[in-house]
Amino acid sequence: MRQAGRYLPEYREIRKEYSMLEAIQTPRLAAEITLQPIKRFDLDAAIIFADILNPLIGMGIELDFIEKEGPKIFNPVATPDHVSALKDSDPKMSVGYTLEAISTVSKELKSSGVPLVGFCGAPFTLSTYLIEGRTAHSLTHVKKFISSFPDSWDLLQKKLSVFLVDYLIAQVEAGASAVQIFDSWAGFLSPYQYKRWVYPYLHTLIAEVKKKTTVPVIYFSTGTSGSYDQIRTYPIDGVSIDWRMKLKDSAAIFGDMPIQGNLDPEILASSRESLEVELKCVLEDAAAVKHHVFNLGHGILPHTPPENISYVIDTVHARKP
Ligand code: 1CP
Repeated sequence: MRQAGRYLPEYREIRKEYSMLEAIQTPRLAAEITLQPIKRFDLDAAIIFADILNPLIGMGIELDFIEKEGPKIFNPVATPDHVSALKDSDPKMSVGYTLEAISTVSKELKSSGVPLVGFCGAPFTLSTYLIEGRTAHSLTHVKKFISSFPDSWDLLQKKLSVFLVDYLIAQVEAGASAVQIFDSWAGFLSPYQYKRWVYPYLHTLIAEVKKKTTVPVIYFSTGTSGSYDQIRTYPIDGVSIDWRMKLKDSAAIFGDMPIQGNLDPEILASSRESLEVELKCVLEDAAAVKHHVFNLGHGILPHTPPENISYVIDTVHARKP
């Protein structure tokens, strides 16, 4: 997650010259940024450089990534009319640049055997940006919108899902070896809300993707351990979890499903001593997971020292069965 991110000097060098959107929308740059961490570290997978939000531009949303502030939407969704006005979007037209970058990177990675992961935002998490207009610190507007306009919420989830199914399939056709769906802010919901407002749409979306491709589909969310009993019933091939629950306790819920996680990114960015202690705990708990993919519990932080990343990769690889 955000492997290429802001912690790499070579990434920051490119960003001095190009805005976030320019970098995403220029296939040559997106391909180069995707490969930066692969060239520097002994990583086992790459993730395409893009964002969960730029695909919304094709639906008529105006947005930008503001320095030190994050994503901002200039025409947020506030009324049922705004939902009706969202345009149908063909990913080959609206995000052709990402598909081209995927095609370039997957060809470059082929000889090394390193897989390329494609991704999208989940309908719920995308809706938090659409309605709140930025990264949500609470879901005041979202919950009010759903309560006031339940039919429009239904329409919004369906419109997003139709696009996202096409987008994920187009990424696989372009060369992605797996796809991950990011539901970063689903943890703001109670398990009851999750069941009504997230689950039915996401279940349909994943089932549609699975009908059309054989590549692994992974679901990521944070703060959702109260809804793991629901999440385990999605037709997914793997689940990516945050650091709030031990891997072995998660395995008790997810059974044989492959689990990806779950080092706290804040610890990755902290002192070597506390990193050593926590990594040992995570790896010990990983022994209880039948198929474990080591990862962070959330995106990498800009203040992460690259040498901590090398230390973690070497330690994890040394434990490989
Ligand atoms: O390594 C990569 O570059 C992979 C591409 C990638 C991915 C998978 C980026 C580039 N963003 C994402 C996913 C993403 N974007 C998520 C889901 C995963 C997560 O929760 O971290 C979310 C919620 C976003 C929205 C977003 N984009 C935010 C706000 C969320 C937050 O936690 O701050 C921000 C700050 C961005 C900008 C962004 N996206 C990606 C990068 C490298 C950056 C930083 C841009 C920069 O400052 O240069």
